[in-house]
Amino acid sequence: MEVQDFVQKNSLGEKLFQQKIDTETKIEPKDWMPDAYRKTNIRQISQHAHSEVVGMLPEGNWITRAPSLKRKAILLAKVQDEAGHGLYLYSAAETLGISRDEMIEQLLTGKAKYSSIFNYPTLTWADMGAIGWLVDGAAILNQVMLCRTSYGPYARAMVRICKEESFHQRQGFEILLVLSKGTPEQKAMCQDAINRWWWPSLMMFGPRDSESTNSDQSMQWKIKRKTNDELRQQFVDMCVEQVKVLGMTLPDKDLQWNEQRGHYDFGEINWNEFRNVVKGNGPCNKQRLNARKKAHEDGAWVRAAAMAHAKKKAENVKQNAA
Ligand code: BYC
Repeated sequence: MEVQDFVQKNSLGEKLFQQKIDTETKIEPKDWMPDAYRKTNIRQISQHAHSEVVGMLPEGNWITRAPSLKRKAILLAKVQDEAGHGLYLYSAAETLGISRDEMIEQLLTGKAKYSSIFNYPTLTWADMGAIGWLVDGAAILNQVMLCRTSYGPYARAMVRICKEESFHQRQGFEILLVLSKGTPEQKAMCQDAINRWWWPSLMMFGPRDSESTNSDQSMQWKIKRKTNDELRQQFVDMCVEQVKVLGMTLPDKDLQWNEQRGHYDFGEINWNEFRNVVKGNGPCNKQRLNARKKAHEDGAWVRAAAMAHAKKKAENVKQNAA
């Protein structure tokens, strides 16, 4: 093919592709797509999957110490849901031509990112409530938007994930509600957890729009439907009302209703802290990655056994067919 023909064919392909996006036709695995669209989806979906898997660690830490059998069963179910979300998302990313092994390798070597929020420690039982209310709350806002993302397998995975996330968020709020009506020590524990998780939760939405390197293109391709700042503002407006039900406060002296904007103004996020955590220097980054590396090594025999079993089964099928 002549170079000119190739360029024309490619730019026509891109035009048709954008037309599909503009008319809300989902992009499916076998459809033609620009290389950068494929790469962006692989990056985002695999980071999302890693976040679910690493996200099990801060809560997993409390399963043995949950205050009652009922709380233990609920927390166990929630952490199992997160493992399931990770698996759906790895499968969705695989449809774009990357293997599970490659993705895991990228996580374990520090090449792939996962959400900054999971690099903070869980110090008290109230942290389970704050994670459910704030972290899952932030995640849902982002994921409701992703139910309408343009890549079909990602959008469909998100529908089910959102249903489970909404249960997660409510269980967290309920933990805090019980503590907020408890002894002075329990109330203090509740407020302390909110104080520690508030600002990192705001960072989950990513850098300011002006600093967001991927947003413009991802909005054009409808991978993202709302910008980082739009979602963050929606989250602040929602939490300001919900914290009143708890009788607690959000740790931001600059929070104030802005009549003109129809939104709450809020204080400056510590972006240095965000960048530092994303770079690998947060309070628990090393601990989290080491835990994942150990889990991967400890699970090597299971993978080897599954492969040997699959091989044997395939050989049996072959022999029976002969
Ligand atoms: N942490 O251009 P931007 C859960 C990176 S888990 C670390 O705005 P984008 C749960 C970003 O990757 C749910 N890195 O990026 C589980 C980019 O770097 P690269 C987690 C971050 O992609 C267990 C650079 O900064 N949710 O629910 O357009 C228990 C510039 O950013 C972060 C998802 O993963 C961060 N917070 O927008 C409880 C949702 N923010 O890759 C709960 C899916 C940004 O160019 N992901 N970066 O080197 C998304 O929606 C988008 O990827 C983001 C960022 C909104 C997060």
